Parts: sequence; structure tokens; C-alpha cells
Amino acid sequence: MTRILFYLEEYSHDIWRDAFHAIDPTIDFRSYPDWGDPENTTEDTYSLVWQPKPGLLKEYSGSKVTFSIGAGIDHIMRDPNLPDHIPIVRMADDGLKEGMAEFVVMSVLMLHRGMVDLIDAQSRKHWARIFAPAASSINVGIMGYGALGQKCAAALKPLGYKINSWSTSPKAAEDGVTHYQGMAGLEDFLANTNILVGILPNTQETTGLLNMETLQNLPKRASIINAGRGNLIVIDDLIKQLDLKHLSGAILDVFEEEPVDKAHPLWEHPKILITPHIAAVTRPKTAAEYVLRNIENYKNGRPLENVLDLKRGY
Ligand code: NDP
Ligand code: OXD
Repeated sequence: MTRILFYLEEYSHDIWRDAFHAIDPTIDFRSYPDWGDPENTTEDTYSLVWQPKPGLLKEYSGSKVTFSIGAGIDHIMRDPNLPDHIPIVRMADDGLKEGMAEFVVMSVLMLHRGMVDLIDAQSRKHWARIFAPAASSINVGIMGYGALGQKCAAALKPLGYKINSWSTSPKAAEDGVTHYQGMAGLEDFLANTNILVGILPNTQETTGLLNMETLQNLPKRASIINAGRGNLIVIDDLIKQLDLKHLSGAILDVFEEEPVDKAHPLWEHPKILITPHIAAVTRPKTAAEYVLRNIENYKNGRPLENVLDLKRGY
């Protein structure tokens, strides 16, 4: 009998259990702390976790695969005692991709149509008629052209936006998309981007990539969305570029410190909207389908999808 060891704080586990049982009622779904004796971990046991207690995965090292409830794995890698023989599968189910595309389309439209300024104007009872350019004159630059970035591009293209992508490896030619790669391509990518969308993982290479100097490479009045990880942006530099009016606005979903400290200027800056890391919250139904499909892959000796590559860090 397939056993799933589930760890997620602060949310109801029932909808997760129900999502698995709707597909296979025989699944032995165990919510932490009721995982049972680690000595009795069966051959058919897998864990599905978000921010697991450090040391827990080592204690249950008989589990065959660790599934991350999110696409990011920083919440697992912070554990210094992680067992190194268990593969980690990153979430890439359809629900997560759809959620991110919804958030990014909403945010691009908000920045394009001046909503950050309109919200500020309303708070001052100011009648601010903002005239927006055509979508076809706006380049949306997606930093991180993986599972989520590509889904966002597919959702933005029909609205008329032109897309730039930035990634590590070359990408196949695609209508309406200009691809840029690596540090050599970063300056051109930024110079040709009006609305920048960050959907990068948290790695050494992505840390502090957007700083005073690189933000200066964006055209005047460009704006920023960050829905990847907070490490990407040096926040004080972003605030400076907004105050200097080089940049026109930002919508930020992820931060180095979450929740954001109540005293932080981010809460009150008139050109910044913040959301509490909700761009794409994993949806149990599609996540359960994804996990069970990969458990079948594992049992049948087929490759697992989206396995963490420790060398790349994502
Ligand atoms: P993928 O692994 O599918 O894609 C990552 C992309 O980033 C790839 O295109 C990769 O390039 C690119 N990349 C990584 N490092 C670099 C670098 N140094 N320089 C240039 N490009 C780089 O990940 P996902 O799309 O599934 O997820 C991306 C991130 O989004 C997650 O790691 C997570 O942190 C965040 N996230 C945030 C959520 C939220 O609610 N705010 C929800 C879900 C995810 P290449 O294609 O060449 O490998
Ligand atoms: C994720 C996230 O990594 O929710 O999926 O941030």
C-alpha cells in the first residue's frame, strides 16, 4: 500500500488527504506528526513536504522520494542533515503553472494600465486619468524561462505583449519571443524590457542580480514584478531607482524575510504593491495527480519528472 508522509504547517491537511483519496482511496496518507515509527517505513513510502522540520527527512530516510510541495526547494535545503540518497522532485503540476500565469498576467496588466499609480491616486482622492500605450508596444522580459516562465509567456502572448526570455541554456525559436542567455545576454535583455518578471530560483547565481547597476540597464519608466524568490533583488536599490523615477513601479510577491517586517518601507511605498507569497499556491488536486504519476514512474523504473539537480541548485 502506497504511504505518503505529509508535512505542511498552518493549512488544513484534509483537502490534501481528500485529493489523494479521490484518485486512490487505498493510499495510506499520514499527516505529520502521525507519521508512525520511522523503523516501520515500508518499501512503498514517499514524503510530500513544505518547510519540513530539520532532521525529519533523515529520521524517515526509508522514504523513497521526497516531493516538494513547491517548485522551489530552498525550504528543504535549509536542513543541514538532509539524506543525500533520496531524490527530490520539485512541483511542476498544471495548477501551479496556471496559478503563476494568472498572477503574472494580472500584474503585467496592472503595471501596464497604471494601477499602482491609480491606487495611490485614489488614496489621495486625486482624479488621475492615465493613458496607457498599446500592449504591442510593451516588451515583457521573463527572467527564468522554465516551467512557470514559459506558461506565463503563453498566457501573455495573446494579449499582444512581446516577450523576452532570460535563462541559462539556449531555448528553441518561438514566435513572439526573443531569447537571451546567461550573464553575457543580461544587459541586452534588460535594455529591451519594459516590464520585468522575475521567476528565478534562489541560487548563489541569482542572489542580488537586480541591483543599482543592473536596474539602471532597464529603460526609463520600466517596472518590475518578482514572483520567484526575494534574493533576486537588492530591495534598497530598487527603492532608490523608484525614488529616482528611473523605474515606475513594482509588484513583489517574495522577499528575503517573510513576512515582511511591519517597519519596512515596502509596506508604504506609493510605487510598490506587495503580496504575501501567494503568486502560485500549490493546488491539491493537480499536485496529487503529479505526485501519484511520479510514484508510478518510480515503481516502474521510469525517470522522475523535475528532479532537483544539486549542482545547478534548482
Ligand atoms: P524551472 O526550474 O522550471 O525554471 C527555472 C528557470 O530559471 C530556467 O529557465 C533556468 O534556466 C532559469 N535560471 C536558473 N538560474 C539561472 C541563472 N543563474 N541565470 C539565468 N537563468 C537561470 O523552475 P520553475 O519555473 O518551476 O520555478 C521557478 C521558481 O519560481 C521556483 O524556483 C520558485 O522559487 C519560484 N516560485 C514562486 C512561487 C510563488 O508563489 N511566488 C510559486 C512557485 C514557484 P534554464 O532553462 O537554462 O535551466
Ligand atoms: C514554490 C512556492 O516554490 O510556493 O512553489 O514558492
